Amino acid sequence: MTHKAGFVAIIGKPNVGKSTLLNKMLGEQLSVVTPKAQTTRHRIKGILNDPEYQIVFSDTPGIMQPAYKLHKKMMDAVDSTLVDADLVMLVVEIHERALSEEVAERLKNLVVPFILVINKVDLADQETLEQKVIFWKELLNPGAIIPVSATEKFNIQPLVQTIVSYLPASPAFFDKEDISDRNVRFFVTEIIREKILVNYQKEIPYSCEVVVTDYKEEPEIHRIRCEIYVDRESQKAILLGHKGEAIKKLGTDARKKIEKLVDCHIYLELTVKVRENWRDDEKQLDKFGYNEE
Ligand SMILES: Nc1nc2c(ncn2[C@@H]2O[C@H](COP(=O)(O)OP(=O)(O)OP(=O)(O)O)[C@@H](O)[C@H]2O)c(=O)[nH]1
Ligand SMILES: [Mg+2]
Repeated sequence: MTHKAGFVAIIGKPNVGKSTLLNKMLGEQLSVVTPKAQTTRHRIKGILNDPEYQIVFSDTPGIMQPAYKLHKKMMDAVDSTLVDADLVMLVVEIHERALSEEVAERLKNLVVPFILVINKVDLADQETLEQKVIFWKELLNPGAIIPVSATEKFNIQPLVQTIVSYLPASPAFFDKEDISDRNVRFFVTEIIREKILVNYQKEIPYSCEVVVTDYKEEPEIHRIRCEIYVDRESQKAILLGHKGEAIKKLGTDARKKIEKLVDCHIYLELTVKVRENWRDDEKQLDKFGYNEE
């Protein structure tokens, strides 16, 4: 059989389960998943390798109307992903009733085929699902409509097979051992952000950015220094918590997950710094790596 390979953009509004789906297709916890919207901030490539094909998925930030320059950069990441794609996988939730203007606009400008994935079908009955399939077919007429439940792992393999059917004949783009284009430092910052999203409420997670400033590998232990940037002084106090208890818990939660990732003991040092309005500060966003994708 001819080898197939190609790039697949995973897009959709925030919180529909794009990252969960990617992880289930890969069989790895690659991209961060939380119940909160705007969990994913960067384009993350996840590579699915098979002797007969290589699918290079790009998980992307949920599409929305930007409120900060940060969001604008996130939407740039979506758009640059669409430029490279051989196939677009638009993810909607079972109860979604319409496309947002921002999503519709991007679909309109597509020059490659797209398929529609209806996720979270575990939250509905068969009749609702059948109605949804008809609704989306009439509205968008995608190349295929695949109902799935990422969390229940329902219909994931047929989804992968459908994607493969769209890929061009091509040799692999990446080493067949690779599963991502991102390095350990990136995943360390993502794990800390995940724990911030889970441990803190309201605006706090959205006001934080995490940077690895030092990573030393010793034979028995990896020593990692990170800085967490917040928007305002008051948020720093919340992040630290009473007698530093909140940040201590954050550090412990993150350390445990990083230890699983690198399979080694970790010493994790977290420092909180204030960079006022970093989400609207071009230079700061540049330093945080938002212009590299
Ligand atoms: N019931 C149900 N929940 C799901 C399913 N797939 C994902 N979720 C949940 O939906 C929430 C959002 O999942 P994510 O994968 O982070 O969503 P996302 O689209 O990547 O979100 P952003 O990165 O914020 O755009 C999490 O709480 C998931 O557990 C599913 O098939 N069924
Ligand atoms: Mg995501």
